[in-house]
Amino acid sequence: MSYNLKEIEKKWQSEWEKTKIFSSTDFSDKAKYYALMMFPYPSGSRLHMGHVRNYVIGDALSRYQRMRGFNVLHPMGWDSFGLPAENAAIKENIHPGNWTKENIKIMTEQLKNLGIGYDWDREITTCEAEYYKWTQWLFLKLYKKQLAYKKKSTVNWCPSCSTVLANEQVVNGICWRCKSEIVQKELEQWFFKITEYAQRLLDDLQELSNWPEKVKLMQENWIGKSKGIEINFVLEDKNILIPVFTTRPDTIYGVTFLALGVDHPLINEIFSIEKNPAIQKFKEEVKSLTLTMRISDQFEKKGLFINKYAINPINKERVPIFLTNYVVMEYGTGAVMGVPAHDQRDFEFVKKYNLPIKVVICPKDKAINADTMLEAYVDTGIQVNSDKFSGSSNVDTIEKISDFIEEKGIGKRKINYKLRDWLISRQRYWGAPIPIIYCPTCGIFTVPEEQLPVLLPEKVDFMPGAISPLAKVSEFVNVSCPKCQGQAKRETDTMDTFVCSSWYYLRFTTPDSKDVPFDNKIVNYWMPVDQYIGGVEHAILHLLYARFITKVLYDLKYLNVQEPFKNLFTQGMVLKDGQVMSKSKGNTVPADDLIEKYGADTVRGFILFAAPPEKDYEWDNHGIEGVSRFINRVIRVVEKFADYPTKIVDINCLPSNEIAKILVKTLHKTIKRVTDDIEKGFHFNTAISSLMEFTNHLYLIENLLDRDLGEELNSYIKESLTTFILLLAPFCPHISEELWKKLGKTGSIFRQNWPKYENSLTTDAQTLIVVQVNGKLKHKLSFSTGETIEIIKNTVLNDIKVKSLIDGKEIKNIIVVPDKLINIVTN
Ligand code: ANZ
Ligand code: ZN
Repeated sequence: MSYNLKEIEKKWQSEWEKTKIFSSTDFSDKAKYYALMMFPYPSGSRLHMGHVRNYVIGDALSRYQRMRGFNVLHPMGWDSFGLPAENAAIKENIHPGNWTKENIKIMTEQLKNLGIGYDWDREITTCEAEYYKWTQWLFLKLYKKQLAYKKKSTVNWCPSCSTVLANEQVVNGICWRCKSEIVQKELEQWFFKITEYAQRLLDDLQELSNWPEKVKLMQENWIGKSKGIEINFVLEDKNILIPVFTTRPDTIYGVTFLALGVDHPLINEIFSIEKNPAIQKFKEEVKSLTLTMRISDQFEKKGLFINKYAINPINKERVPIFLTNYVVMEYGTGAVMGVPAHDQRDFEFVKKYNLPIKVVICPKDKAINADTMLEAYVDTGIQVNSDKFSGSSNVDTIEKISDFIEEKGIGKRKINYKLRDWLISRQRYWGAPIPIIYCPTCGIFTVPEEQLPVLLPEKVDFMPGAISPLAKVSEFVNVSCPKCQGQAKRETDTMDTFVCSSWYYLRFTTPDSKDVPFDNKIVNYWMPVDQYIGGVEHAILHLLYARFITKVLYDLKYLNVQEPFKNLFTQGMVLKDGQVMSKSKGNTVPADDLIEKYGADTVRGFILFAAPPEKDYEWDNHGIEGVSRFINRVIRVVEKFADYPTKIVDINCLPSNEIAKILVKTLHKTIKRVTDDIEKGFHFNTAISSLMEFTNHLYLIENLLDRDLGEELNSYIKESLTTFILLLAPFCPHISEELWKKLGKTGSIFRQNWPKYENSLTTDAQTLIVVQVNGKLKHKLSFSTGETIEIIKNTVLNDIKVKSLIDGKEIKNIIVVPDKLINIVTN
């Protein structure tokens, strides 16, 4: 064959670049379509088949939507601040900036080799000052709205990354990135008040009807709304209230102790810690544990009796107060009423410290003995030992006791969220500096907007330590106070990279704007993102932060939308040997080797064909030969018919020629299937297999008639091929563009309209056939018009009703009149 696929691919890639076929225009008569892949980290590895799958899914979709007539925005950028660059730089002793630039170059080259159609004019790089200037601007906006604040808190510290991590970045006590164990540390940190948006983030999940259910559920659980009541216990002999948060006020008559978190303010109020070494020691012991560990079921509950008692406000009972390791300060009030009979953690606790158990809920028909119970009774039941509430169901009692408590003024209903504020300080170099100045005389200042960006200094000893590397750069740190011009100091923490990625989709709309982060009119033209595509690993962190920032910017009137991503698709992973393909696991299959061998179109076609895009896919390159063969068959058949004499035919009408008729129908069915497969959820795999079937059909015709098909049939084949190539274009763009020209067409195939199908040509006509047994009408069955005698016979004899009619009888004869009747003669 005369086709040099590599040359063809290079030719069209540079042609597309030259003619800017993928650039999008702001505003258009066409409807807009914003297609966005989660932008990658420029990690420097060669693209592997896991990456290829992501980018090709986005590219096929964008090309398709372009042909559907949308004004498509499909941009690309780099999430380029963060630890990997810094760590790699430390290891290889080069500057993270240079390391990043080098990687971006390599990855861009590889994406271009794959033929991904981005609007490269809109490329953004988060570590460049023109971008992070606006990340800092965002910080100022949040600060002004009192959504950014600083507080001392116990934080997750990763000793290996030498930095603080957000709760979301700690998975089972382990750093999400480097997998080391997290320790707890007390530090002054910056936070974003995402908790203020908890209810809206929860409510608006409802609107996201095209998000995967599992992602919405993960967000819902992460936000963790809990309806309960705060009840005021009272310190004995003192007028000090100790509010507890509970979702189970129905158990209040079963309280036998009070459990406090170790940092509960009561402790400092009534003790001097220095004189209580036992308390001090217990505190330290608990604080060395991670939060995730402390709230897990499996770990040993421990406590320290502080020699004080509290009064239960509902029955004036006196209960001992303990410091405990399982009550955390970060939730509710940091104090819990201990109900061992009905809470498993409390049960385990009292078993250890020999405290009483008081049963207040029993199953309907059975009593529970507190002395012999082996675990807490946590099911619903009937109230016992609960004064006037005894005898009712505990579910009703929750509301009744809550009413009673509120009437008596001893407590108030309360909604709590598990969601914590977003910790954004990082004690690392490679991030956007937080634009804050501290003056010893005037206090805290934000850097004035017109002085942004606060440039990240280039010459820095970025070896990690206990303080941010920026703290060691005196030119950076020392600054004059904006108010008194005296000696002041800059904040030396940088921002979590999730801040950079919480708004990048907005910047793509006006990547070059100098005076604003994004142009108001243009951003509102493009937003929301119509299709967001990315990994499910971002189900919580990135997606929640982006939704939060969008809402804040909406409230500040910078945006007209409250949700950034209208549709979300989470693609499956490519696995190798059962594990996610990744550089760190050393199980990658590099894309460039395969592109070199088979060409980009084959690699693209194969990865889309291999599995449904939402499913994980265990790498197996067997099928790639098949896809390569398919493409070669397409080339051959186009070559052959392109040169035949043809006349103009209308493939939207049924021809008289029987073979052409079937061809036209098959074509329309194929258009319908491919279109539906894409529309109904990214079923690229079945779309491609429909295209393969169509090619088989063409070969069948060719073989059937062996050589000379006649001018009419040739014309129909050629015409249906031009339509077919349009269908192939989103998946295998280079060869499609080439064959489009070969078929005598002008202009880029990506400026053509997506083919339409005639519905009437996609369904076969049906005919009712009368079923007789011994000449008597017994039944009617529907068949495709013109169905063969064999199929009619077989179907009828296997029909349940017919089977029962002739049950046991011997069939002597069967008469079939096609499209009319079948008569079964028995004895
Ligand atoms: C008494 C009780 C009795 C409770 C019972 C449960 C069962 P969610 O649904 O997660 O909101 N709790 C409250 N604050 C806590 C804290 N800071 N640290 C650890 N545990 C805390 O759960 C609310 C329940 O979690 C509360 O209801 C409280 O225990 C506990 F049979 O109060 B419960
Ligand atoms: Zn000052």
